Amino acid sequence: MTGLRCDAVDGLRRRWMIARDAVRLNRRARAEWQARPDNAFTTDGYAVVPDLLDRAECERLVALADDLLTESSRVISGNCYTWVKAQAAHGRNTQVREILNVNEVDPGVAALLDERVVQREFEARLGEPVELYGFSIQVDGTDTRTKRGFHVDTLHPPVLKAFIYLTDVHDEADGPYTIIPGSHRHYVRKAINDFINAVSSSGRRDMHHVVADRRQTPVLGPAGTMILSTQDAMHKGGSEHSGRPRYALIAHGTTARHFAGGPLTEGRALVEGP
Ligand SMILES: O=C(O)CCC(=O)C(=O)O
Repeated sequence: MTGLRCDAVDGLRRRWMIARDAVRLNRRARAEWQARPDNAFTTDGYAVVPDLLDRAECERLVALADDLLTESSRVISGNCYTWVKAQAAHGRNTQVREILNVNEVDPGVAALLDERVVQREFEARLGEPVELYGFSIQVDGTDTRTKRGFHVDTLHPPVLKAFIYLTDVHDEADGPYTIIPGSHRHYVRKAINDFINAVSSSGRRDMHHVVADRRQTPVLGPAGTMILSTQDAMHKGGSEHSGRPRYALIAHGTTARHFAGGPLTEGRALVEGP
């Protein structure tokens, strides 16, 4: 076979494998969602729990984040590190900085994990055990230029996140978590996006085509509000974030049957070293 024909065959084979994977993962996700109880969380892919933290605790965690965050990624102690997204090559979410595994350095957050406060909220809705990898505190500076658009974190196994606002998020200018309700069940649309992403060599989990974005819902709430979310629903951080920085405590987990153990490692490669 000539080089050109080999490349074409390889390209076709790659696309076929991606399409096959997307179908397989979507099938597994669908089987799991169909077996779960019917409630607002399993229907919409998110649910709001008001007043999870009181204002004094939110202010304490904002001060902790201000104290720990620097302009470049670094290890704080053990598995706790900061991730400054401006340092990543992809150029997205450049105003986002995050402290991963913050439960390892803060007894208040460690207690939230040990007492299974967030896990129980997910379990009550999913009807099965849930485990958390850990907590992060994320600080989103104002940004209307580099925010990542709609995406999913995975097709399957599920990623569950709980976003607990530490500052008030009253309108779009505060950069609310934004979701397309019910889109965790848009299996065909997700598979189409996966395939287009593969063909155009862009990020595999971006969801920019045939999305039901007229239904997008910015989730608002005062400091202390928790948003439970399944990350196989199409979601993004608010793209009209022009007001004040948004601070959030984020719980990262999955269902116990898919749990591989912590700690969180996302962005760790950027860390400069202890
Ligand atoms: O920060 C947000 O509101 C969105 C976060 C997000 O897109 C994600 O965790 O995948």
